[in-house]
Amino acid sequence: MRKNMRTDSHYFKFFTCVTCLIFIVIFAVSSQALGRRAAKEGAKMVPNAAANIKGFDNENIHGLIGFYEKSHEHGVLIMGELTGLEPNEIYAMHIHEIGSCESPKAPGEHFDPVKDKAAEHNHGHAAGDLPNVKAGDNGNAAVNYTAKELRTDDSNLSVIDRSIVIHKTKNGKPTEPVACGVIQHVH
Ligand SMILES: [Cu+2]
Repeated sequence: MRKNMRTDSHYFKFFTCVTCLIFIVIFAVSSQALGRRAAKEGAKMVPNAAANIKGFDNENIHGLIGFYEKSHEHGVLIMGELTGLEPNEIYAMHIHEIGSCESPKAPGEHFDPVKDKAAEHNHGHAAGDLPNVKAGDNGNAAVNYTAKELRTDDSNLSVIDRSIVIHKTKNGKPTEPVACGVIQHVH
């Protein structure tokens, strides 16, 4: 009896170890894939800035979004993943002016550093208006967009110390904000 128990515990340790290894391999492969994707997009592998996304009320919503400055001509690649969303729902995403996610109103207005230019060239869209994303069956959504008019430098186009806000949508238009992350410089 005692001998069996010991054997069981050895098996348990063995399986825990194997599970650990599998997770380590998956993590290594997926972070490499992210890096390769960033490299393919012409960006550095380490983001210039990042936002840790959390739901305002819904704690299931999480995400990590990286901001990779490509060059002054090409803007910022915004890339990452959101999880815990409602399956197959469409979400809107914007950069908001204020770097605070204390409450749904804390981030303030949409970041709009080039108002006149935006009205002229971009049909009135603010530079901080990002394309909608759609959650898959598993509630995950990939973010991968290059914002030509944004930067991660110290200019007035910079997204540093601003916030990225995820909204629910109705007929493609943004409604209530559900999640938010402050965009911070990666040192
Ligand atoms: Cu918004």
